[in-house]
Amino acid sequence: MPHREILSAAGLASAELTGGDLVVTTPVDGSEIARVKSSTPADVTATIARSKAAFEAWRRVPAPRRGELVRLIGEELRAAKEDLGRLVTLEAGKILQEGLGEVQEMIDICDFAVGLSRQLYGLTIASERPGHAMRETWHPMGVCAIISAFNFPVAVWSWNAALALVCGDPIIWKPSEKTPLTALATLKICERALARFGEAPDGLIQVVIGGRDVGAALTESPDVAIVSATGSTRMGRTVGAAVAARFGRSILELGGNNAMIVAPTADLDMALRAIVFAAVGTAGQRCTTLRRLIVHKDVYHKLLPRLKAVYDGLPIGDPLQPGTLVGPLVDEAAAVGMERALERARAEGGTVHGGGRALGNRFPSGAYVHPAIAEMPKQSAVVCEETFAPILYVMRYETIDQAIAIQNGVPQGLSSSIFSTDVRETEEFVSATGSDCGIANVNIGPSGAEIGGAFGGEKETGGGRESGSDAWKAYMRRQTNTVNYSRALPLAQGIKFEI
Ligand code: UN1
Repeated sequence: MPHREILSAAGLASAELTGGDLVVTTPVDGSEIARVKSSTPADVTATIARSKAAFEAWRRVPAPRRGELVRLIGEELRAAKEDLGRLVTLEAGKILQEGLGEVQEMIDICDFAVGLSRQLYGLTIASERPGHAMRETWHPMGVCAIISAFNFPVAVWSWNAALALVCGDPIIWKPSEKTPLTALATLKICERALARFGEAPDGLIQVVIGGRDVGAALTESPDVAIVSATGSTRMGRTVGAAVAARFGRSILELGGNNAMIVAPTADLDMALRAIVFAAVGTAGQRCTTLRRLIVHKDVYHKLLPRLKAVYDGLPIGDPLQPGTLVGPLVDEAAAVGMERALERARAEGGTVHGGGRALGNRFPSGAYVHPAIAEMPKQSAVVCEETFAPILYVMRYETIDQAIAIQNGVPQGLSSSIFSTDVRETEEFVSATGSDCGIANVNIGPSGAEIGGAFGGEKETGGGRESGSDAWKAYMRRQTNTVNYSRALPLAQGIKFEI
């Protein structure tokens, strides 16, 4: 399907794709596909004001009614799955299967949030005073800004958006500068749902386009109650500090440096498939991508040759074509970053298999690369950094304690996994003394989480949790209520204070 057709099938008319200042290119072949208008500072101010007004109304709508809007968004997403999935592939470069998977993730979180809209449960708490009732209730919080990254241009937004909407919070979305089109197309899908819903306030779901200045206007505004940001640790340091400086609430999902331990008892066939999907899927550009493989010395010589053979035969190519497993990197800078990291790996004593540019003749302006395996003598400096590219650092271990220490020995703490059929090891790995990550898996890779669990991680990953479980609580304010229904006024802690 020609690029222009993909854009129009996703509802983007040529008028809105021309004349702007922000050039959008497709990683598929590096060509320009649109020029969209960035938001001015005045636009952002007006957007925040509209959102604030929308909050006044939306917080009064009963949560199950708010859920009805999210149900309609889910319905519209089902109808638009193919078209939006293909646009994700065109704009972000991930293979079509993953583009479609991303839209499925949006549909799933909508379903989850609809159920949640009837389950925003509080607590009743035993009061120490007679004739008193204590409880904890959850109220809408306010305007929620969502700053999303290019690699999951729509799914991660939807984790935040679906929850924020049922929790009573209007949303302002600042997509990555690299992927504004998927945001504009998703906004149209939401607008169809809003029209069917009929009673939502203006400005409930808005998009602002731009770079750091637009992000800063959101993070610094005291009228933005919540800032949920996904991206690099560097970005998170700025956003987190700016939001904290005004005592706002941030939800940060930042860098990952995810590992897999392959134990001597591991099912190596399964491990092999899991490693390849997690390390080269999305061309190594997931927050949850497998970047470090920690292999027991007794199985190293069995696993590594098989892994290298699979890498040698990986179908690298046009992400829109069926059969491709590895699409392009997002842009030239990403390919340069990968090359630099591999040079450092060599300088730190590593042996690199693969790497280098691919398909230069067919796509001279595309950033296609061969995924790389770097066998490292130890967890040196380059291994401790997140390079957003398909580089898999491989290290050996002898004892499980040593493997866990290597797994935990990096600044990031998003996802982790172990392949082992020894229950002592697997339970140790998910125990208090095991993996220090927000996600710890057994006999599956570190990526590809389902929406039902809370998603996020510790340390430099930022500590935020989004998506399932009770992540919704971050989008609401907790209120503790003590109600005295007696005719006396006893004080807590037995204090006597007679007047
Ligand atoms: C991300 O890369 O920011 O668990 C999100 C996964 C996906 C989400 C990744 N469900 O890999």
